[in-house]
Amino acid sequence: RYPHLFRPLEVGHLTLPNRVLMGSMHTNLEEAPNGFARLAAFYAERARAGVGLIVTGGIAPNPEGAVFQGAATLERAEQVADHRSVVEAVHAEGGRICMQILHAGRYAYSPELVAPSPIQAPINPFVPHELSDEEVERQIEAYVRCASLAREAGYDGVEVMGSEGYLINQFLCLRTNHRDDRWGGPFDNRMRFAVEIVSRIRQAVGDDFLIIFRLSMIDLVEEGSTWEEVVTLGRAVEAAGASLINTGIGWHEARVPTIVTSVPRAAFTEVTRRMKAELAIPLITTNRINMPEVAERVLAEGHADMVSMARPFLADPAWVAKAAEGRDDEINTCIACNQACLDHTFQGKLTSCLVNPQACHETELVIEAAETLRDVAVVGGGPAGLAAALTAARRGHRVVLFERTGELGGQFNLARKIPGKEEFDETLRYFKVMLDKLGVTVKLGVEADVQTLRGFDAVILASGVRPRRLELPGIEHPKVLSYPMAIQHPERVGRRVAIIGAGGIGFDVAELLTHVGHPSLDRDAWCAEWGVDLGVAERGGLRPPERPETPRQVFLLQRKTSKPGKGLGKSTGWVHRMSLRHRNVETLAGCEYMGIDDDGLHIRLGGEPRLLEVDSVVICAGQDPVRELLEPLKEAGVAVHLIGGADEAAELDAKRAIDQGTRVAAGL
Ligand code: FMN
Repeated sequence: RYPHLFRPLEVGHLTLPNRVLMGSMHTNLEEAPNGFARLAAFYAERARAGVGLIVTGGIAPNPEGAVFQGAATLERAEQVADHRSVVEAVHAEGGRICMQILHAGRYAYSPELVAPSPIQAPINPFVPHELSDEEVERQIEAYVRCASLAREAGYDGVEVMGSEGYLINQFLCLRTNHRDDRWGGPFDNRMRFAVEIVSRIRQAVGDDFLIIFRLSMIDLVEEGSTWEEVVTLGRAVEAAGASLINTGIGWHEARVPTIVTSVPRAAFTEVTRRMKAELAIPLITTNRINMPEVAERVLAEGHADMVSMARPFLADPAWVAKAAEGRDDEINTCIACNQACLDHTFQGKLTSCLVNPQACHETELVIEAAETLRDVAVVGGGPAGLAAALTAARRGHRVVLFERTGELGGQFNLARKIPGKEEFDETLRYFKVMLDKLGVTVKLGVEADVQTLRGFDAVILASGVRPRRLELPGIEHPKVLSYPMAIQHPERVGRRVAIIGAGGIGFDVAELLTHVGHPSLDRDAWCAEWGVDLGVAERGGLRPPERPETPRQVFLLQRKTSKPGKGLGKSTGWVHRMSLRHRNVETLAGCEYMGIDDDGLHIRLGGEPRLLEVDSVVICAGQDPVRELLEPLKEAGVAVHLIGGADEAAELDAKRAIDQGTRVAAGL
């Protein structure tokens, strides 16, 4: 069905069965107790479902190159056995796997960090040590030794991480390389480090070993590479013995989002297409490719020879098999939320996936056929209830799902209306398709009561939340709307708006009310807003951003004095804050709400009274659990499990809801 996606690719000594690369993700299993056994299970499951080639998460060639102190390295012979166990598990499934060598340079979160020049990264509190010429040589030797050890472990190749602002990128760009020796100055000198690494690895490993070079094709930072420099490096790396070139998009310190959900699908593949004309070896493209038709289109239009997908393999290990068998509608799509992958990594937790809590927990969260088949009722069709129903049904239980309203989805039905969160549609599609295929009886528009639920062996109560009422003079004024009302009926919201509550929902409502159209579905509009030039006419591919038009003036208010949006995800919060700034949303912290009347919203700010002359006030002041059925069910002797927002409404959290729903049903 996808002729380009499933065309074999000859590369180096290998024939890969398809054009799908599982992109590199450091999961933190690399450092966990028993982590390599868990990694072996993680990768083997993806290999079993047919992914063409896997690249591991970044492994440092030496301690100073590790992303954080104590992060995994491969530098000594005794470390090989762990890696061999991963390789053998993948090979046993017929898969292929390369190990990524990543030296963090000035991004290393450790006082031992090194870089071409002693220039601190804006995202790191540590100042790097400037490498001497001899120390540069030692870094190169570490790469080579690491690659040789990877070969000894049985890997099919290595990927040399040359992008995202890590050490190799730091040598390449004037932004971070102020040297005047043979490693700095003119571009030929600045690229020497990268080229030496590739050519000396090739000499050390021989011909029957892949070398992928991840090349930063658009840096998205000031003083990044010019397009000519990127092409020059690509050619030099090819000549030095690289087998494939992968694409890197943006440095970590870039103020342009590159992977969050509001980035259009396949937004950046155009830069890989431009490189294709310059090189003979196969090119891999990347970022926000998450469904087979997107991947197929990218390949069919000649943007690349292979597509990399990283997070989509957290969301669904069987992505390739499902695409191959025409079961696209069964794919659990990556919604690029980052909530359980990248944000976990930053917090030192294990990577997982909001839509698939089994990711990186393959050996621990096992969903097996149930020994005793039971009649299970799930009350509530939001994320928690959907996950519970799906998991129970996968185990063979007979499941009835009761949903009070006329449609499944719960709070996801609100989330999917927010510009930049269109991907939530896919999650709902996935659940609906799977419930149907697994034979779950879905009763829409049915308010379950004790009587209805009495006959079931187990009841999972996932009845969700209701918006919290705010006690405030004038709260009954017609200009006041609840957040569900504002999201479902934005046409009822006036031109000047105050949003009370700057948590995740307040931010979402602000996005909805200030957007025109859906820039996430329109690559050119999105690039214009964020100042991205896919033609890379200037260094780094930046151009002056164009401010989007906005239909409303919005004030986003919070009682707390902390920075609004502080509670948003580390990898996504800054994007939301910038997006609202692009739309002139005024955020006010430390507000005391006095009342609402015809004139607007009266507040006190720093003790001073102020009137916000607004036509509408939207309340996003939290939510309360809906669990009135809990006690009556218990009294009736029904075995009941409380999950999702009905259990814990404080922070609306789909990650927790899906995880909890899955785990409860896995244990029934
Ligand atoms: N890229 C690397 O080159 N090396 C890494 O070690 C690495 N670790 C990652 C860890 C996580 C949890 C995530 C989400 C991404 C990581 N990436 C890493 C970036 C991915 O390879 C990829 O470029 C990015 O996720 C965008 O692709 P996607 O939309 O297919 O996920």
